[in-house]
Amino acid sequence: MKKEIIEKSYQLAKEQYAELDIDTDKVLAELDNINISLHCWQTDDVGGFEKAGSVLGGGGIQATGNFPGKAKTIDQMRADLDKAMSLLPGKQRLNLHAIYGEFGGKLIDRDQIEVKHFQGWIDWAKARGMGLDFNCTCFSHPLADDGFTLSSKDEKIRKFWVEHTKRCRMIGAEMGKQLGTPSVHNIWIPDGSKDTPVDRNTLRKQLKKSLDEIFAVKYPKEHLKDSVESKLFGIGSESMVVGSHDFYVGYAIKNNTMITLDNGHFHPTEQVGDKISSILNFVDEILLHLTRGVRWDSDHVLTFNDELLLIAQEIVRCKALKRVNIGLDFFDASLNRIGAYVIGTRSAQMAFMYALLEPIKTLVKFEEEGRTFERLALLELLRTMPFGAVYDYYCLKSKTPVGQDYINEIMKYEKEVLLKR
Ligand code: RNT
Ligand code: ZN
Repeated sequence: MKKEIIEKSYQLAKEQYAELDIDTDKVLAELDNINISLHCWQTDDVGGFEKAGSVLGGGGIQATGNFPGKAKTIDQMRADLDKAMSLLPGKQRLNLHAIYGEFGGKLIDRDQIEVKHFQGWIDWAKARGMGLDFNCTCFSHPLADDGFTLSSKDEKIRKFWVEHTKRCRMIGAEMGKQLGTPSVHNIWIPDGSKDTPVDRNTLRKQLKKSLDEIFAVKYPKEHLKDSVESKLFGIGSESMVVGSHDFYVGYAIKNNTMITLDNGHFHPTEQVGDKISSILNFVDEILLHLTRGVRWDSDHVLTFNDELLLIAQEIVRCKALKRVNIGLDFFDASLNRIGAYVIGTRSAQMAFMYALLEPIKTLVKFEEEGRTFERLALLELLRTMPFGAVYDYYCLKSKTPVGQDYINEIMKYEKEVLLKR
């Protein structure tokens, strides 16, 4: 796109938003503080580097498709992430899973991982001025095969996962310490059952016990922030998930951890956007896993849809941007994986920008005065305001490709790098 056109369009957009008392320059400055955490697992379909050719196994999360060019080594993964970030305005973080360490070709079991396996990533992130987030990996492992990890009734299995998760928090805290920005550590476990269980109670008690053991080790808030992620159901855990929403909301409030809201993890008519103002009354911070569920927790590439918009609007309307950690969580192997990152991250940025461009004061005034027609009319009019021109200008300002120019960049990378792998 031509620079003059982008600038001219921005000027016009700026004037139109000014009529609503919105300062677009200010909004773009605020957008710069919204750092989205890129989930490393979109580069390789949640395979990891424990052994050559690792694939996502078990746990009820699925990546489907066989688009060529998936990252098979850490170097390829880093190149893909650099490429994706070069096409994204603003600043990003990186979200790693424990299976993505540099294990030097040896099989290091999950209860043996150490900081040294992630030092390469810390250095990589440091060189880019980025923060790192971290996750224990309680799936794709023989000791997760019978469906229970931290909630297992088998003490050997439960202890193994407690040890793994403790180590992951320790590694996360070290990442936060070295990088000068707290690392968010997220716990998600696949535990649940396909058929109706009779003893849900013991499983949930086991999970609580494991979490208590794990969180007994304290780290400074400036190094580590803990979060727990619930789910409604998964493939293989259709009838009951041990770590349900009720379970973790209770746990998080009582123990002052964060709660992870993955918008693929609720009944399709439930809106995560609606949960934000409730949960923020009781916990200090939350973690988002932004995704696009299609019928189920399908982890499709995030797009600029109403569900995402409501999440962003509610956060902005609650003035809670500083209390929300934003992560992405989708994995689609059926299309260009770097393209998937860029589409998803840009939609998330656009949703927050859209929310920041809302004349909230006017809307609230209408609401308080019972002027519901005017509220609805203004909300509808906002949908066709030139927010695209504001985002284009943001890309230009950040020296990243504007509009469809990024598509060409991705296609070039596909031809020159991905198809040659
Ligand atoms: C699974 C959870 C979890 C994972 C990642 C890979 O349903 O959403 O967050 O997707 O940890
Ligand atoms: Zn998730």
